[in-house]
Order: sequence, then C-alpha cells, then structure tokens
Amino acid sequence: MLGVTIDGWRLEFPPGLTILQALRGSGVDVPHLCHDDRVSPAAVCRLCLVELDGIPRPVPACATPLADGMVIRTQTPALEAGRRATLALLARNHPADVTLLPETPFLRAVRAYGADSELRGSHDRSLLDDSHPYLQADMSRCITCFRCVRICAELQGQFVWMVLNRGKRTRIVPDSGTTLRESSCVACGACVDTCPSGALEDKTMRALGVPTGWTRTTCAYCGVGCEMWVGTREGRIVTVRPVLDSPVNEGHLCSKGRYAFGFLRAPDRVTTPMVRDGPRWRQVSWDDAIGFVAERLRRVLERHGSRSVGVLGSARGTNEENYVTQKFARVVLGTHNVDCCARVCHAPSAAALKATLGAGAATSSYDDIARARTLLVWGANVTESHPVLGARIKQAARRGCALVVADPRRTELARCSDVHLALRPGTNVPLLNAMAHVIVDERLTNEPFLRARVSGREEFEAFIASWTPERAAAICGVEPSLIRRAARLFARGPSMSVHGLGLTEHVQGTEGVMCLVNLALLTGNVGKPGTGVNPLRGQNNVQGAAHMGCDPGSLTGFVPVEEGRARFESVWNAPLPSAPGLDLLRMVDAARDGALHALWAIGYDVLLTNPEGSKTREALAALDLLVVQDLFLNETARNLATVFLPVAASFEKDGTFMNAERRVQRVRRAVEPPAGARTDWEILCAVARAMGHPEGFGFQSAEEIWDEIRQVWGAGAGISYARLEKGGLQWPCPSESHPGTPVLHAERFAAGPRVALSRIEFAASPEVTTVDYPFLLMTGRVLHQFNAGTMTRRTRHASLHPRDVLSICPEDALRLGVEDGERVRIRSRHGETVLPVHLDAGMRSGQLFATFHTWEVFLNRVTGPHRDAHTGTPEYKLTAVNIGRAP
Ligand SMILES: Nc1nc2c(c(=O)[nH]1)N[C@H]1C(S)=C(S)[C@@H](COP(=O)(O)OP(=O)(O)OC[C@H]3O[C@@H](n4cnc5c(=O)[nH]c(N)nc54)[C@H](O)[C@@H]3O)O[C@H]1N2
Ligand SMILES: Nc1nc2c(c(=O)[nH]1)N[C@H]1C(S)=C(S)[C@@H](COP(=O)(O)OP(=O)(O)OC[C@H]3O[C@@H](n4cnc5c(=O)[nH]c(N)nc54)[C@H](O)[C@@H]3O)O[C@H]1N2
Ligand SMILES: [Mo]
Repeated sequence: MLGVTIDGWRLEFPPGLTILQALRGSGVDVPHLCHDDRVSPAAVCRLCLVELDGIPRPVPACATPLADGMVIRTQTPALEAGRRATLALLARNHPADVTLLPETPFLRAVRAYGADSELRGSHDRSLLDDSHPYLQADMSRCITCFRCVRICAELQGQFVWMVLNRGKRTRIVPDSGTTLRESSCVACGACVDTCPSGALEDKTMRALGVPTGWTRTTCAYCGVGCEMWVGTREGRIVTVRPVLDSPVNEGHLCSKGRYAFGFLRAPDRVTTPMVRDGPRWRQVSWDDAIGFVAERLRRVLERHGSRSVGVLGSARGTNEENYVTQKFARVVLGTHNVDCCARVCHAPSAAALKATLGAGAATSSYDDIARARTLLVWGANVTESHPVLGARIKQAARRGCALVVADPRRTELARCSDVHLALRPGTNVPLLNAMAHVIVDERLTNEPFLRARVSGREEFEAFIASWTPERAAAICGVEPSLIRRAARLFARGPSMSVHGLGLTEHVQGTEGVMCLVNLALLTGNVGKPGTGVNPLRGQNNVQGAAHMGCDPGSLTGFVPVEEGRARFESVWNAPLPSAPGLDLLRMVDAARDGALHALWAIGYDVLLTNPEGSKTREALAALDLLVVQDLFLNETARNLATVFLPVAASFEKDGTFMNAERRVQRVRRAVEPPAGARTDWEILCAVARAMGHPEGFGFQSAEEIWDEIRQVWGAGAGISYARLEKGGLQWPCPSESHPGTPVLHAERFAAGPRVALSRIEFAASPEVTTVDYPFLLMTGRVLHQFNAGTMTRRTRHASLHPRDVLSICPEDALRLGVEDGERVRIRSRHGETVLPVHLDAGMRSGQLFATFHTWEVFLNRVTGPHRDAHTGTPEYKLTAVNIGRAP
C-alpha cells in the first residue's frame, strides 16, 4: 500500500492508481472535464490540477500516477482561482442560452465556480450538424476536451472525430469533412456519452427531455448481453446509456442497444389479441383469445395426437419464458416438439462443444479477449454482429495481439488482421484440418497438456498427416504459406477463438466446430486465461432459450431427455412424453407432409427466416392452427397466422437473459407495457390453466419461475435474483456461495479427465456451382439491422440501412455490366428474388453476399434444403445462384 497525504489527511491506497482515482476513491471532489475512465488521460482541461509537496508547479491529477509519500493539496486558493479562470475562459466561447438540456458537467462546473456571467458565446449555425438520425453535434458548445475524439478512437476504434487547426481555432469535425451522416460513424453513441459540454447530444433526449428515472437492464438485441441504464421520463424511454462498470460491455454500447428502442411506440405495435376471420383480423378479448387457443389445441390433440403439435420458444424472450414454453410443450401438450432459433444458428456449436468437451457453451469469458496473444476469428463478422466485442477485439489488436481472421469476405476485422484466410465458402473443415496438420507437423503441440488431458492422439496424427496445407489450399483457395502462418500464430498461445455462423451454417457445421476444438486441444488453449472456444451466440437469449429446454432433445440445463427424465418428472409431478421430438426444420417438414397440425411460434418470424421460403410458406399454410405471439404482426403472422397474441417487450418486463459467455443477467421493467400486451409467460400459463393444468402453471412472478428453474438445473442453483442485483453470474454456479465460473474445463473437462481429438473428413456441400449457377451466395447480417428487422426497421435505424443489398466485387459487376445500386434478379435451384447490387471491393470474384432483413427481398426464397448432418441447422451460408436482369 502507498501512504499518501491528501489535504492534511493520511490515507493508504493500493499501487497502480492515478492521483485522480485516489481522490475520487476517498471522496475528494476535484473538478475535471477532459477525463473519462474509459480512455487514456489527455490532461488538457487543467481543472484537476493539484499541488504536490516538492514539485514547483501543479500537476494534472488525471495523468499523474500516485506515489508513496505524496503530499497532495487539492483546494488551495491558487488552485481554485486557476480553476475559475480556466472555466471563465471556456465559458467565454460557450453560448449562454442553453435552455434545452442545461445539466451538463461543464455548465455545472461553471455555475459551481460562479463563472456563469462569463457565458458569452453564441450559437453558430455553421457549427450545427443535424444530419444524423440519432446524434446532434452543436460544436458552438465544444470545449475542446477531445473526449469524443479519444473515445471514438480508443473505445470504438472508429476514428470518426478529427481535430482541425490548433489553439483558439481548434475545430472537431467528422472524418467525412462534411456531416456526421456521411462520415464513418457507426452510431455507437460513445461520443455523446462522454461529451461533458452538450456539444454532442442524443436527439431523443433533446426531443423528450432529461430522464427522471433510470433502470438497469440488459440489451435485447444480440448475445453479447450489454448492460445498460434506461433513462425514462413520463413513462417513456428518452435515452439509453451503457453501464460503466459492467464486465460485459465495459461502458460501451452499439447503435442498436443504444438507440434502437423506438419500436416500442411504433404505431403498428399490436396491443389486442386477434383471430383471423378469412382475410381479415378480428380483435378479441384476452379471455376469448386464451379460450380459442386452448380449444383449438385440444381439438388438434384429440384428432391427431400430441406429435401433431409443436411450439417454438423465443430466443428474444427471457429464460423464465422459455422455461415455461418447454414445460408447456412437454407437460400440457405432451410433446418434445419444442425448439427455438438456436436450431438455425449455433446448435452446431452447442452440439460440438457438448460432444467434445462436455458442455455445450462458450468455454471462456469476454475478458479473455484482452488476455490472448492471438485471436482467431472464424466465420464471424464481429464488428457488425457483436459490435461491442468487435470493439474489444480491435482494441486488443491495437495493443499488439495477433489477429487471424477466416472469412471469405474482407470484413472490418479482416482488414485489421495479421493473417486473413479468405477461404472459399463451405471449406472450413479442410482449412482447420490443415492448421492442425501444421501444428502436429511442426511440433507446435502442447505436450504436457496432450499427455495429461487428451486421448486419441496417435489415430489423429495418422489421420491429419494427409491434410497438408497444399492439399487444403486446392480446396479452400488459401495460400499454404498463410495457413502455416495462421497455425504458428495460433500455436504460440495463449490463443482464443471466437466463431460465428460462417462456421456453423453449413452441412459440416457441427464438424467444423469440432475441428476448431481440435486446434485448442492440440495447443492446450482451453481452460486457461486468454484461451478457449467461443461461439458468439446470436440473439440476446438464444443461449438461454435452448439451455432452458427449448430443444427437442434436451431439458433445462441442456440435459438429454432420458438423463433428466426421473428428476423432471418428480419436480413437475407429471410424466414426460416418450416419443422423441422434432426440431424446428422437421416440424416445418412435418407440417408440409400433413403430420403437424398446430404450431405456436413465440417471438420467431419463421416464414421470413427459415430457408426455402416458398416451401416454408406452403408448410405453414397447411397448418390447422398457427399461433403467433409477438410485438408486431411479423411476416409469419401477417401472412399466415390464425391467432395473434401481443406481448410485452423486454423493456417492459422482468426476468433474466443468458449471454454468450454463460452469464445470467437481470432484465428489468423500465416502462409499463402498453395496455393489452401481456408477458409471454403469463399467456402460456393462462392457456395451460385453460387446458386443465392449474398446478405447475400458477406462477405469479418471473422470480417464482426462476426459483423453479434453480430446482431442476443444478449448475444454476446458486444464481438467485438477490445475487443478480449485484451483477450477472456465469454458470456453473451450483450454490449461493459459489462465485460463478468465468472459464470452463480449467482442471478437468466437463466430459471427464480426458477428451478425444476428432477426425473429420471433408464432405463437400451438395450445393455446387455450375455454368447455370455460377456464383456462390453467402447470406448474413449488417450492423444496423437485426434479423427479421421487426424491431430495427421500426426505428430510425431504417434510415441507416434501409434495404437488403447484394454485395459483389467490382470486377464481376463490370463483367456482368451491372452498376452500383442497380436492381438484379438472383436465382438459385430453389427460388429467386430481386435486390439492388452493392459494389464491394472486399468480395472475391464468383462470390456474393446478401442480407436477409427485409420482406421486400425475402432472401430466403433463394436459400436451399441442405442441413448440418448432426443438428439440422440450415446451410444459409452457401447457395449457388445466377444473376440476371430484374424484371
Ligand atoms: N447487427 C446485427 N447483429 C446481429 C444480428 C443481426 O441480424 N444484425 N443477428 C444476431 C444473430 S441471430 C446471430 S446468430 C449473430 C451472427 O453473427 P455472425 O456469425 O457474425 O453473422 P453472419 O453475418 O451471418 O456471418 C458471419 C460471417 O461468416 C462469413 N462466412 C460465410 N461463409 C463462410 C465460410 O464458409 N467460412 C467462414 N469462415 N466464414 C464464412 C460471412 O462472410 C460473414 O462475414 O449475429 C447476431 N447479431
Ligand atoms: N438467409 C439467412 N437466413 C437466416 C440467417 C442467415 O444468416 N441467413 N440466420 C438465421 C439465424 S442465426 C437466426 S437466429 C434467425 C432469426 O430469426 P427470427 O428469430 O425470426 O428473428 P428475430 O428478428 O431475432 O426475432 C423474431 C421475433 O421476435 C420478436 N420479439 C422480440 N422480443 C420479443 C419478446 O420478448 N417476446 C416475443 N414473443 N417476441 C419478441 C420480434 O418482434 C421478432 O418478430 O434467422 C435465421 N435466418
Ligand atoms: Mo442467430
């Protein structure tokens, strides 16, 4: 400990702090405007100057390390006079008529030092930038603290804000040189969040006022699980801010978490249950809606048996809701026909990790990103799909961590990588095998680890010998030298991999993940800080939805049905069905074949997002009963549903989500749901009761459901709502005194003391290019839209990314004679659609990429029937197509 004297008081501090941190830690209030804990100190505002014994001139507290024996004075008359003078100088250029949102830290400091009278600047229209849908920049109010410049560069890694000129003529401008709208801004809002002067503000807050209340909750978009403060006023959300000390997002958010909440009040939000009457919807009371669903389900069960009904849980809903969903399917409907979006997404990751290591989830934590020496990013477009983690990866790369990216496209991370493995789509297995070959061949293996914890080594070495980089290169189109470099970088450790759908959404999805696990096992990169195999889970609660048991083969806790049968039957006091269940793709197949008669889709736009759109439509249209439960009439509902049940959104309810690092976090009601909307679990319980199951569905609160979950799920037993008040907890967390588990498999694998290497042969996709279908189409996402677009398109994000486009390399476009923005028709063996072309130099010749976010394009009309051999996950990442003139 360091002994320090502050304003005459003797205090002790741990080493490693700045003076400012020590002052704040001991409650000494020193003004400061240019400091933000999230960025490195700049010491430009001069307000936090303090005097030190033995040093002739005052030093900035924010940039001076605390040292043993320091004698610090913070409030001498000279310092206070200096602060007033500094504030007066800044005030002279700052407009006085700031009436809209006057509570900025700068104006508070000005008032505290009695410098209000100095506020003499004026609003300069030429310094007002109103172009962006969410952020407003009024640089008349800039105090040149450079916090926006630094946070954009250091936290988001985007470098949008630039400094022009020096001294009095200093101006901060976006990199476009024109407006923010035209700049490379990604709308993460970090600059607004840090700005102390009001030069940068949220438009929502300008329109709706300052919050009068704040609620801490978890973001409802992707699986990162960012924690946020929701600011409300008069029952509506006016702003969202990141939780500064969250281990998940470390004071950061992305454009969706921060700004895409406007959908809550979209004019077409549905707030009354509806039943379809021919082509029209008829509004009904909740009692009638519940009665209708119960009666129709009962009728289908009577006529066709319990295998003819199915339920889809929502990866957007809470753990509690998904738990009730699968319990409803199993207990009330008597079927294991229950699934969720994990099927079309990371089911291969869960299956592969369960089969190889014994736990179907990410092995490590986001914090490990900063501990790794090499990061391997496989088939994941992290800066767009998981932007807050993307930013953390960019930070790591800037600090010198080696970055290896395997993606056919030159994504943003590929652009800042050390090695970009631009493989041909669908060739992950040969590429990963070749990396394993190099590791074995060049003896880069971790011998002690292999000896102690891995089996099947000899067989594996015999198998991998033929997978030379040269052999893989011929299949993948990646230079052998790059494969060798990537393998060597990975082998030096600690190395961590993160992976996405570019690995899982293939016929060899599960096997691809198993090959990635091989690399970790060969090099001992699992179970230690800065290592591991980490699927970047998709939706906010997709990890949780499947883990709660929305999976035909597993019960809560990802326990195989037969393994958990006795335990669940005793807690639920009900028999579990004996017939195996269908996964969601098979349920759709069964509907088409006339074997499935009723489907209840909760928070899932199956029609738009399943592959083979026309067949999905045909199948869903053949159902006797299609219940859709959502915030909006999504495309499944609008086109095909029999009944629509309107729900409360995550901002409007309590519960928990589980993020991609196995962290269970609280979701809290920040605003009331609109009158008429109910929570998913309330609806399910009401239908269960109406179907004769009052016991087991009498829950009164989300917490009551959670406490039942803790009874059936041992690894979550220690996670109580009371503990979650202090922040999330990562399972396994078996008891209330257990701290949670940031890294799995540390001493021992969940599967046992030893696990085996997997020998995976390459099985090429049946989807191949020919003269008739010469292009390989990949499908995926963009930053500003989310999946079915149901929510993001009902916000101003619609203007940030208005339409689905087809990315193509400029050479191919030239050859085909199509121009940027021109609409073209793409046709596969399965269907066709029309969409505009986007020239993208990051694309390779012969390859295309398109997003699936809009109904106008309905891209999934084009995708095909092939599925992952182990989990049935569709091969969204590979479709052979041709391009023609739009009709
Ligand atoms: N902004 C935004 N964020 C999202 C979502 C969203 O819709 N919008 N959706 C959420 C969901 S549900 C999910 S699952 C995640 C998905 O997150 P990601 O997995 O990052 O998403 P994708 O864009 O589908 O695909 C990732 C990458 O795979 C590459 N790829 C295609 N084929 C191959 C291949 O054969 N091999 C390799 N190595 N790479 C290949 C593509 O070029 C693409 O860059 O994102 C979540 N986050
Ligand atoms: N071509 C192609 N297709 C794909 C993919 C691809 O890469 N390419 N990716 C696939 C993947 S990974 C995924 S995950 C799927 C995503 O497909 P979906 O799950 O259909 O997409 P989402 O937009 O995430 O959300 C579904 C619905 O949940 C609703 N919702 C939000 N919150 C709640 C809630 O609390 N309760 C209820 N009841 N509803 C709520 C939303 O309004 C929305 O309509 O798409 C798949 N389809
Ligand atoms: Mo997903």
